[in-house]
Amino acid sequence: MKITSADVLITGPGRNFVSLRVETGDGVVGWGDATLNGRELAVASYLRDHVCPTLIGRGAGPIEDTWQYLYRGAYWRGGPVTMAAIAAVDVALWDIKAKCAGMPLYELLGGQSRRGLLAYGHASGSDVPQLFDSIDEHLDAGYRAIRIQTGIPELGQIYGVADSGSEQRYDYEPARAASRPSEELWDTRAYLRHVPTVFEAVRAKYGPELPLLHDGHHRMTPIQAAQLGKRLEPYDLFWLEDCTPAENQDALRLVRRHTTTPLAIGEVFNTVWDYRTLISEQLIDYVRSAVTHTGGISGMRKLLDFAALYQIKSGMHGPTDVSPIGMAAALHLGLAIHNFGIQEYMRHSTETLTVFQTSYRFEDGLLHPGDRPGIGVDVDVGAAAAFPYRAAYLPVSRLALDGTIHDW
Ligand code: EZ4
Ligand code: CO
Repeated sequence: MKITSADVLITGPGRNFVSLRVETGDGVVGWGDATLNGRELAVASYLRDHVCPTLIGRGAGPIEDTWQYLYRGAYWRGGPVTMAAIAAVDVALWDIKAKCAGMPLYELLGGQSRRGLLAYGHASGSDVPQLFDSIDEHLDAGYRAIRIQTGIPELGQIYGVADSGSEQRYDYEPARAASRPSEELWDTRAYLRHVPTVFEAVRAKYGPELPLLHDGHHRMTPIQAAQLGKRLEPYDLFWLEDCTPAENQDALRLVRRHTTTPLAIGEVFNTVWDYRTLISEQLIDYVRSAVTHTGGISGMRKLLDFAALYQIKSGMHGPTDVSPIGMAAALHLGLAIHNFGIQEYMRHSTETLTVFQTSYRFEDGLLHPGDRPGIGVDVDVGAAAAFPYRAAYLPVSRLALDGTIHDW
């Protein structure tokens, strides 16, 4: 069964997505997600100009072989653009294989290891009362685990906190339509003073059971991260995420030496190689990579199997910039593996779900990929055409209160 077409779809139903459509000679269609927030067109070009032409005439069956061909064949290994492009091909081929088998993808990955996937949602507020409202909304929606982020009294709007008072906000989507990234105020000392008081208030109101998570968005130095982890120990976090910039893996040794707060890292990583030190030295507890940014199901499975040797679990990335195709792929993999930890989940907007029609479901706090053959996402290409791409960028939090540049 040979690949006869491979086409890139760029659409912006509420936010930008890049998808790959692969079709075989007998008319089986597979979809993959290639969305890289703020760098969408770079991946689209990588696919269109360099990858799609090489797929035509290749067999759709040998997925691992195609993965290796694209990974090695580029000569330039790894990196977010390359690995997002490879992920799109990989997921589209798994979609095709599962459709041909007449099975949901998780069956081909070994079958289900659990009834559903524990999901966490994103509660945020500019202050603690608003955060409580957001936590209540999430509990009412059935979430059994919640990430909490708040504003900081000294600062205005900050990264990771939804715009307050806007009913229209795309549930925690930090990228904003603009020709360049905006620059926001940041002050790590104010943050470090404030966060423990938020956790104290949340534990006092909601009790000890509710799993709570927090994302530091790479903003601390190693010693600051160690301080925060230590100060948060009384509040029993499920995880503290991205406490330091991930590229300095040695930093995590220092953090680990000082705190038992569980650590999650990796949303900016792309391959199992990026995790070599972190996993083999047991410096983290959860792997945050997205199927979309890590070479697809094939790349992510290599990584999670390696993590399993060290009792490190999955915490696959699932913000709204992972498209419904990428989310579906993560759910099939998460259902099948044995070292599943938790799945990040935010509902996509109604516009997004009009273009990407999904079979996955969220019930009673658990996600399930559904039982349609393949990954279970249909794309309405006609509907997609009504939503053109508009440049949008993530903000940079780097201005200090005194007007200088805060370097983190
Ligand atoms: O900021 O997906 O844990 N989740 C996150 C995300 C990222 C965005 C970047 O594209 O940190 O919200
Ligand atoms: Co994060």
